[in-house]
Amino acid sequence: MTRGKLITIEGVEGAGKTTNLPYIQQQLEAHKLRILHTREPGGTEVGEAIREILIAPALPAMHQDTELLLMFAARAEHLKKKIEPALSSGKWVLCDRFTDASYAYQGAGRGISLERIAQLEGWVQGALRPDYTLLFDVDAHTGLGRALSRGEADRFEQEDIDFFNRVRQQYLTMADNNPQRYRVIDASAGLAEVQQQLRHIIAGMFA
Ligand code: Z5A
Repeated sequence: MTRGKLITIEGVEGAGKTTNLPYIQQQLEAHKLRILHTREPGGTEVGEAIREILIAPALPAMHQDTELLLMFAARAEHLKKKIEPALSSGKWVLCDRFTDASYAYQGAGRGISLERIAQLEGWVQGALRPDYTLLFDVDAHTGLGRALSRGEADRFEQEDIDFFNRVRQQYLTMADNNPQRYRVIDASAGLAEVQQQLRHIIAGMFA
């Protein structure tokens, strides 16, 4: 059995990740692939319970180390129970956010050292890294405006614009540093144009 590939979807809030996930899945399925579509934080029963704690706007602010460790606790469960078995069975895994979100939000956003995050990444993931990362890039002001137009802000969406500017910059730095893995989408464009970019990128994976 050929092992599947891990594709992660990243970007600031409101960039269009969740909106476009079904489209990305459909494009991959056209290549006769079996897809597992999942998300972080979450993806398992325990992970979804941790997610509730992480995003609940009503909870008092938690220490940044607590937040980082909860992200990796949910990720450990997700990898062991869902992602690894799927990849081993030949499925391709499409994951709405993964460890690069920890570098962007807990690292650049909250100020935790990237070296410390790398230690947790090594512990929880071993050598596993995404095969491809699709970065939906939009300026933080536009993305946040889209996300907030949906209703109540979650705990992250209550952060100020500088926080999201740092998050975006960290994603762009990771894309620059990992050009073989990253594909950057101009997510400020309208939906039809975003999907045209996605078609082109996905076709390129099989060229
Ligand atoms: N987090 C973290 O800190 N560390 C970690 O390690 C991980 C996560 C894994 C929860 O994620 C939070 O967890 C997240 C980071 C943190 N921060 N927050 N908030 P989440 O999955 O719930 O949040 P999100 O990924 O940011 O979801 P989102 O706000 O829904 O963003 P999105 O999925 O990219 O956006 P969307 O739902 O597809 O679109 C938002 C709106 O814009 C919607 O009304 C669309 O119709 C509209 N839209 C989408 N595309 C377009 C275009 N092209 N034009 C116009 N309007 C559009």
